[in-house]
Amino acid sequence: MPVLRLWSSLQAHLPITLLKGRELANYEKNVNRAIHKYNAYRKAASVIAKYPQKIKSGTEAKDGVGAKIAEKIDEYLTTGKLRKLEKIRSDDTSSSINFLTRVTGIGPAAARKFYDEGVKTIEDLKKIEHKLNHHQQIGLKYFEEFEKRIPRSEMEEMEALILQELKQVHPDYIGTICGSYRRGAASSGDIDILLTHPDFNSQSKKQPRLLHAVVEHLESIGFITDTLSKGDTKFMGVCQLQNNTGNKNKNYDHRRIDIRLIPKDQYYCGVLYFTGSDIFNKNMRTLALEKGFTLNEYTIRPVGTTGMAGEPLQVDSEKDIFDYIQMKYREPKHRSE
Ligand code: DCP
Ligand code: MG
Repeated sequence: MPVLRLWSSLQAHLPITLLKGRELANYEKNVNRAIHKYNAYRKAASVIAKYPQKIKSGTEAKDGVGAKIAEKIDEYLTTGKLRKLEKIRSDDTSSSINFLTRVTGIGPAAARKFYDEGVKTIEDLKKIEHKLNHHQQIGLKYFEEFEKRIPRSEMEEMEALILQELKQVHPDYIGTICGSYRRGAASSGDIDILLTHPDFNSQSKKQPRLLHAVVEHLESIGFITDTLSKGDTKFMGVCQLQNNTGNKNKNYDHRRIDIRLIPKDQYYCGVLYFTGSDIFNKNMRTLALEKGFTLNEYTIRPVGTTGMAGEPLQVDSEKDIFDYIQMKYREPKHRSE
C-alpha cells in the first residue's frame, strides 16, 4: 500500500492504533525490558497522532516510525489484527508480568521475580504481603484507587488546598502543580508538585527542612496519608481530600502525590521538564542540541565546539528557555508532543 494512502486510512483507526501502540510499548518496557523498542513505539504513536497537520509526505511519515513499525501498521490495516499483540495477550508470562507492574513499587525486574515465584495476581500478592517492601505494600493497599484517573475538578480542589497551605507554612514558598494537569488534561494520573523558596539556590547548602516542613504540615491536616519515600529533595506519597461538605455520598479516593524541592535558579527548567509531556521534552531537547545547547530538568547550558557543556545559563521563566534555543513559546496546553 502506498505510504500516503496508508496514513490516510490510519486516520480512521487512530484511537485504536494508538492504544495498540501503547500496549506494545508497555510490553517492550515491562516484559522485554527493551527500552529502545519502547521509545520507538512511543515516538511512532506521537508521529501518527500529529498527522496530517505535520506530515506532508510519505517520506516524512517513514522517518518518524521506522521500517519495522511501518510493517506492523501495514499488517493491521490489511488484516485487521496484529499477530504479535495477539501472541502477547494470550501469553501467560507477558500478561502476568505486565499486570504486576501496574502496582506502584513493582518494576519490571520485581515483576519477573514474583512471576518466577508463582505470584501472578493481586490475590497472590496479598498472600505474600510480608515479602513486599513498604512502597509495594502501599501500592497493593491502594491498587484499585491508584488505577483511577483524577478528574480535573478534583485536581483543581487539590491545587487550591496545596497552594493555600503552602503559604501557611511560609508566605515566600512558590509552588506549581505540573504534569498533565498543567497541560490542561481533563484527568490526571497523579499530582506532581514543584516547590521552591527564594532562600534556596543551587550554590547554597541543602535545605531538606524546606521540603519536610511542607510534608509535615500536609500530614498534620490529614491531606497526606502515606509515605512511599522521603529524601532531601523528593517526597513520594499518598494524599486524599477530606469530605467537608456534609454530603455522605461524596468520598474522595487516595491519590499518588510527588513533591519536589528545587533550587530557585533551576526552578523553571524543572517546571518545564515536569510539565512534559515526556515526548515534548524529548523533541525540545533534540532541538536544543541542534541549536548548540544541552537541556535537562536542572539547567540549560551551551555546548562548545569541543562538545563540552559550559556554565548554566540564567533562567527566570520558562520562556527564557524557549528564547535561548530560538523556539517559539508554547503554552503548556500545546505541549503534548
Ligand atoms: N517526565 C519525562 N520523562 C519521563 C517521566 C516524566 O519527561 N520518563 C516528565 C514529563 C511528564 C512529567 O515528568 O509530563 C510528569 O510525569 P507523569 O508520569 O506524572 O506524566 P503526566 O503528568 O504527563 O501524566 P499523568 O496524567 O499520567 O500523570
Ligand atoms: Mg502526572
